[in-house]
Amino acid sequence: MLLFVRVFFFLAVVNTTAIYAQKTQNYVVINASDNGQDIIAKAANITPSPRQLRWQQLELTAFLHFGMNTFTNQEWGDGKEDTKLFNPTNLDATQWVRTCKEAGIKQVIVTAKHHDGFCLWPSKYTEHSVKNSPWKNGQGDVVKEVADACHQQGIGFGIYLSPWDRNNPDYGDTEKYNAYFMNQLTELLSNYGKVDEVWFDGANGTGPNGKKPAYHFEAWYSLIRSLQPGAVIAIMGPDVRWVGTESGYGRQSEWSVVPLDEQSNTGTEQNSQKDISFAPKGDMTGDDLGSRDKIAKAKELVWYPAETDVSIRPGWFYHEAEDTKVKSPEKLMDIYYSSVGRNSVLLLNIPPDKRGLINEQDQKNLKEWKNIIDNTFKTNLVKDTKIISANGINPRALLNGNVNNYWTTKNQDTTATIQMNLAKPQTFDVLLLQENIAIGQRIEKFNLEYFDGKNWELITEGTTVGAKRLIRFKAITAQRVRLKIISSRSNPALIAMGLYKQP
Ligand code: FUL
Repeated sequence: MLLFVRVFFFLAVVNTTAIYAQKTQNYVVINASDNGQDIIAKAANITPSPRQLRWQQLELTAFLHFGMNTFTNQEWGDGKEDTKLFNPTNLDATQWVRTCKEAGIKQVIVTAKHHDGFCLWPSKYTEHSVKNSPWKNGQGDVVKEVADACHQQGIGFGIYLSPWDRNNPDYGDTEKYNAYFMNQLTELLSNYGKVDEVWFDGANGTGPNGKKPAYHFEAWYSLIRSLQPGAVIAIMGPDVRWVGTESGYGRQSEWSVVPLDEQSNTGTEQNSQKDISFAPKGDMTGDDLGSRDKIAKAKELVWYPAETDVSIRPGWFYHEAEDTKVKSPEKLMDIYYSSVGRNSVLLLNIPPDKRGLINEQDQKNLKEWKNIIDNTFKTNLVKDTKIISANGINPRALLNGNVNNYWTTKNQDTTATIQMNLAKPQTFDVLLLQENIAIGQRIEKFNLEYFDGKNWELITEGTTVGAKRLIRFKAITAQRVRLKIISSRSNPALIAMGLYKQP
């Protein structure tokens, strides 16, 4: 039954995605007269909206799952919990944001309301909130504390507002519940300064009266666009797509341009609580969403990039029993390569504990993870290298760290070889590539080779690049290395290239 509703919701999202995307270059219609070449050209020139581009460049974002479940030791509360149970002894949102910021995280999303309906802000529209808790004698506002900390510390701020509400008595009544939801959205989008992301979950069940309402997605989206035009709307929304698993591992081939009409959320709900690999093709959890084969049959194409969400702990909420199960720095690093390094934004959940603090164990692992990232990427071993690319324009752009200029090819060339002659042999085991997605995602196939004195030997190969591609391989020592772009949908355009050695 849940699955049916999820599919229904998704169809609503798909329709409205087209409407909301149309005004920018992030959406295109395929005409019946378009041939294969025309479709590829259209796909290659779809670009992210400014809000999507800003979001993609964040790379690392965090979820803060905190609420009634933190105190009842649950993952999904039923909405009948006594508000008196919510009582953090030492809540410090500046510590949450500082911990995230120190780990390199650029935006955080707080669970303003989870499925149990308990609100972390004193909403005027319900009694089921912090205002009836002992915390700060009912005078506190967690959303405000997080928003203020983000704005003060200069990182993005986002809200998670669960459409599914197991407490609200009107949940089964479409008109009444949508009015309630719009009121809550209005409070959150009006009273807390700039909001950068609004995250709508797919999980959906019945409310206290055993019924479900229809969600008025279009009305929600226009409210968000009018009150917070810079905010991306994620998951059950038009700007950011769920990668399709909660494992932290994205696809090897991740296209940000996908057919709009191919999207059906079959499988999304079934898979949303599991550590799974991708389900069969034909839904947004498939392993190929945007290849030539996929887009050849499309009626509409849209820029709809992937977000990879995963928790640092087994659960989304804090549970003391999981203090020994916090993901290790090495596991987090593996997730980094498989999310940020696969053209996706990582949304890493770091749940504050009952005191209202990010736990010491999580802090420690985050710090060590950040050290590994910094040590890996501190020296680009090809930084001062002579670059030869016969049909290339602006090769220095590959190494100058400036995202506003880029290397590309002359004429209509869709293939290229970029050769790097290093001053002396270097040992490396990571390749970094970044496309200039501001003008589209184009590269379909590439490889990396080194000269062993006699022949050019393959080091590694890949398909998509997108915003960032990272590939690890067995360490190689070489002085001459070349990147070959074997196939691209239009002129390939790169803003960065690097070779690194893992510590
Ligand atoms: C899921 C929810 O049901 C989980 O509790 C969590 O919030 C996760 C991010 O999304 O669908």
